[in-house]
Amino acid sequence: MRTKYVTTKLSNGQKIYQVDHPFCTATISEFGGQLLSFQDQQGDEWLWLSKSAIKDGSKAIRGGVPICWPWFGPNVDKTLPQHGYARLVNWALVSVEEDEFGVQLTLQPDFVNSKYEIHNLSLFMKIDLGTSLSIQLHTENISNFSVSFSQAIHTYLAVDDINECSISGLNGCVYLDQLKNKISHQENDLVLNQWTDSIYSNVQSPITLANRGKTSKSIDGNGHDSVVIWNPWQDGARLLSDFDDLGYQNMICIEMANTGTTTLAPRQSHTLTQVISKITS
Ligand code: TA6
Repeated sequence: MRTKYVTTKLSNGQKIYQVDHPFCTATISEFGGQLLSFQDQQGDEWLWLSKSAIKDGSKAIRGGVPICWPWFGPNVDKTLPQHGYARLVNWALVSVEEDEFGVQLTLQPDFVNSKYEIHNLSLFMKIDLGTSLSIQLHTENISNFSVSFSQAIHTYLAVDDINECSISGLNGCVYLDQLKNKISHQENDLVLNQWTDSIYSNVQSPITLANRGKTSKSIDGNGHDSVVIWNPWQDGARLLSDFDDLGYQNMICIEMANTGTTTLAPRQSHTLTQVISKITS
């Protein structure tokens, strides 16, 4: 598909959807329907991509915005992939809407031509790119019985230096520290200084990510039951072959998610939204 602002090209045998708009440039891989890069009008890259990322379709690409669906985290059936199938299949670019303010791409995963069978849920994603970055996951129950699922918009945000970052907007929220399997309350702004893997509940307000050299970002959501914050630090990164050892210094995952169980009645649908925008003081 080719439009005024969107072209499709091949890179290492993989299809890439390229967006070149006056307000932003972006690349989306067909594999995983994964936003890999988003640069604003000033050329500032908002997303982090591992230098060791594997992009041959053999595993999820480490970085950008992988989509975790129809489950978040490990599955009770350990033979099934962590974070579900959506990031492991090709996504078709279904439509493009564009104007002087931005581009909206609609993508749909192709489970039929994959080894993953999904019969009871359908999924499509809308990515809006302009002066801000918005991703919407639309899930519908296409079966005649109730279906439960979980999901996350697993966004790897780029930072200048993780040691110069702070996150506000989580104050007072309850969170599960997944590493210690412990429930705590967030007091004050969150400053990361170690391997962090936390699931925050009842996050009502937009989150602000402040980091030294870059302008602060606002991360807002809708339809989420939790916000996941992850940075593997050096210890965790060393355990991941596709995560470059020092990459933890320049990234933080802030994910709008439904980590609890979302249950849909027949024909019911649910939308999970994440919006990232620059805070211009
Ligand atoms: O989003 C946090 C998390 O669930 C962590 O527990 C860690 O596993 C991370 O996702 C990355 O998962 P992946 O399967 O992409 O290595």
